[in-house]
Amino acid sequence: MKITKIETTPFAIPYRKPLRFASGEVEVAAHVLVRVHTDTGLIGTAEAPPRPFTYGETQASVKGVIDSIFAPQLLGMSPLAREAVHAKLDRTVGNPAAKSAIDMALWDLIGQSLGVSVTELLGGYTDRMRVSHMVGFAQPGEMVEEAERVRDRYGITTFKVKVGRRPIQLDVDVCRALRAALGDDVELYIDGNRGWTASESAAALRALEDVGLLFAEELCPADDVLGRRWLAAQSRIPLYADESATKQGEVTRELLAGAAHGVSIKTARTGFTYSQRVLSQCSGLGVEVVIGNQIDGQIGSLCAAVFGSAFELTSRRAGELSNFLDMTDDLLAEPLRIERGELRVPQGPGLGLRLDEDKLAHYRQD
Ligand code: MUC
Ligand code: MG
Repeated sequence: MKITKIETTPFAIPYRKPLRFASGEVEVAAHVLVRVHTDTGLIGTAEAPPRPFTYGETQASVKGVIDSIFAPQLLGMSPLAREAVHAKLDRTVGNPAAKSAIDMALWDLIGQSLGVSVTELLGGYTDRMRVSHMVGFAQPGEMVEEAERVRDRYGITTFKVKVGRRPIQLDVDVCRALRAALGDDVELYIDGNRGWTASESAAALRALEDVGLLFAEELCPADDVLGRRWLAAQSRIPLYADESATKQGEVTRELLAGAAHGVSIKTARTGFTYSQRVLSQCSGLGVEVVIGNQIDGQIGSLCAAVFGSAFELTSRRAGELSNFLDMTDDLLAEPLRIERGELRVPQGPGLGLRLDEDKLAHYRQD
């Protein structure tokens, strides 16, 4: 099997309501569909969600770097030669969503060619993931209403609360209101997207100590090196690295610095190949992980679920798999479903996804 073409299709699907957080907001899913064609007729598919405020990638840059730099280097290669493919991709720094979409499309091809699911190829631990829902910035009452609606409609009982606003009391009040409204049975954790200083983070964590948070993600910037260590040393709530740990070297730095106690793994930025390596790093060190989400559409969320359900460590905790619920539409012929708080993972072959070509024709931007 040889790669004959890599097709990049920009598409845009609006959100019903924007997701707002400390480092930005997303109103439209302006993503890139990546399809790797082969001489066997099989096509591997994945989705790249560019997040300009986090990684500097845009829809145009993802398409541009794949079309002009990556695709010409990969033509003629076998999809099985992932190590050789990554050696080529890694000559270029950055561009995590573009590289990851290619990686996941290759795994889709390998699964299809063997007639097995990618989740079995990766580890085959289970066929479902518990789902965690992200609640973006709004007034406290609206954030509580959203969490209640999602709990009642989808059975979701784990919520990630976006924080990082000033004054910190605003977010402290939101977390208290959510705990009061939802009760002690739901799981809550927070994500600051680098919005606070280390001392603001420490004050917020102290104020939230009795709210019963699972963990707190990326409260302050990775470059606040000593501030983060100071924070991690005193926090009674585990701190998780997200934007500060986007690849293996960064994971090592954050963990060895004592600046983080856990790591968010996002297939949108480390694909399957490097997500597996980050996971091995964490499990070898006895570090907890969470399956994160880069505000993926259904294809990206399916990839996150395929990875998360493949391993015991990643499926212990609810994964962030529900951002697509706020999109007005999507590209899958058989949409993902969340029921009783769980997402069942399609069982292949490959990623087990089928595109709705009419929808793609409608939403494509080229
Ligand atoms: C998250 O966990 O931070 C927001 C920005 C981004 O890159 O991902 C999301 C969710
Ligand atoms: Mg995060």
